[in-house]
Amino acid sequence: YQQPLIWFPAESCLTPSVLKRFRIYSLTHLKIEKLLRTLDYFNQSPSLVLRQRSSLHNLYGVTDVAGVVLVVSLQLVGSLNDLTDNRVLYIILNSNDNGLVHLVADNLTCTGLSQISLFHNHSFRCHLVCLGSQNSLNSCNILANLFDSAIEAAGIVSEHGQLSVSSSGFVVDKNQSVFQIQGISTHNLAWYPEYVNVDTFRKLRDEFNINTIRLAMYTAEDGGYCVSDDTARQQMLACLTSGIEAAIQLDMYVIVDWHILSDSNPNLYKETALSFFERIASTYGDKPNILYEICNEPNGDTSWDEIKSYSVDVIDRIRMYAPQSIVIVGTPTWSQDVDIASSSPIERTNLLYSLHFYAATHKEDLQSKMQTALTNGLPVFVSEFGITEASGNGIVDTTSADTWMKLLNENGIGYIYWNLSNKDEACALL
Ligand code: IDC
Repeated sequence: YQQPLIWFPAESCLTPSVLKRFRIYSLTHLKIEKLLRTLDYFNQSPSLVLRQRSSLHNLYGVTDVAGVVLVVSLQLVGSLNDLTDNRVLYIILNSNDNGLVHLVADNLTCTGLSQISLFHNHSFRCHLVCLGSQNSLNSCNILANLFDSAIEAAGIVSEHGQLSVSSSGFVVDKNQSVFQIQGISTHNLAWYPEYVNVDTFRKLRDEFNINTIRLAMYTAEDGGYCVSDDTARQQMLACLTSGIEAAIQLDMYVIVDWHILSDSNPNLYKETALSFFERIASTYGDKPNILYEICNEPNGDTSWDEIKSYSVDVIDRIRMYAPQSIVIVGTPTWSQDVDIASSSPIERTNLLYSLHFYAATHKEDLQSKMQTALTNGLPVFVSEFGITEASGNGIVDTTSADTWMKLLNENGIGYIYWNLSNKDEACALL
């Protein structure tokens, strides 16, 4: 826990509105089993027993445990709007003057944990707040670390497993529950490799509550994979690999994005794409973490038929090694013409079709293309969006972005924000 924990008097009334006034320490998406597992730890641990006085002091040699209170607030987050509900459940552990930790209160029943399991099939977002005096920092940290390790050990991909695309066009997890991909994209790996590391991704996962990282492998721009010398190409590959490894370590999903842009037509570097994806899929084919995005934004006069013929070859190559993986396919006109794609989908399963929007530029016209595609049953995925103009610069349009977000959430459509960099442009996150 790098960040200061939050402190407020233990006697505060713990209503959701009180909790909202504080910066809540957000751990990650947490399914209830994981919480139960963590709490089990308390129960099983010989000297730290819920509801019975026990001694943190003996267990950890901590002498200062006065006033430790741990609050767990859970936010029930359904996959679709109609499932969304907020509730705060809390469990307060306090300590007395002797350093004994005991349960002071909860708003669960005495056998409260079974009550939580009523929501068994939903995801929870778990927050940890520590109350008490500053003196209790050590013991709060210990409790926080317990949660942290439980979560690192059983994170997002362990919970949701291999994703696939259902016949009704939703991304679903291994239990066939709708899973909404929510993530952030790197900038060009060749230009901003400094943000591709475990610490950054962990912060994004825990503080932005994202479940997916997209790694943007530019192909043709200055420094792009297909126009660079071998040394630069190896560097990009090393960066990409470290990004994949970081995501696997953090139990997150990761999209390997073949970021075509100025090269307009994916067929231009198709051979390179084939060997690139063969390399990645043959290395990581057994990992449920990886999704393959095979052409970021076809544009210019590239037709849907040309994209389709490219896609079939690349998909088949990937699936030789990663038969169950989701593949994301770009659509004509900078991944906007999902309506065209929906009239003639690719004859392969487990595909998502990209729709990219920049909220200040793209509004009703593009939304209606999306609606057409959805009506035709096309699995739509927003593998990139911005809340600025399409240039990546200009104004930020939050009103339009809100409209888009509402539409995406209502339809269970996943999305990835562009971009993770500190470039001097409006769409840069930092
Ligand atoms: C932009 C970057 C910008 C870079 C430019 C060209 O934000 O720094 O100079 O690419 O490489 C897209 C593309 C995405 C664009 C983004 C914003 O997929 O690469 O990034 N955008 O213009 N499609 C629509 C917008």
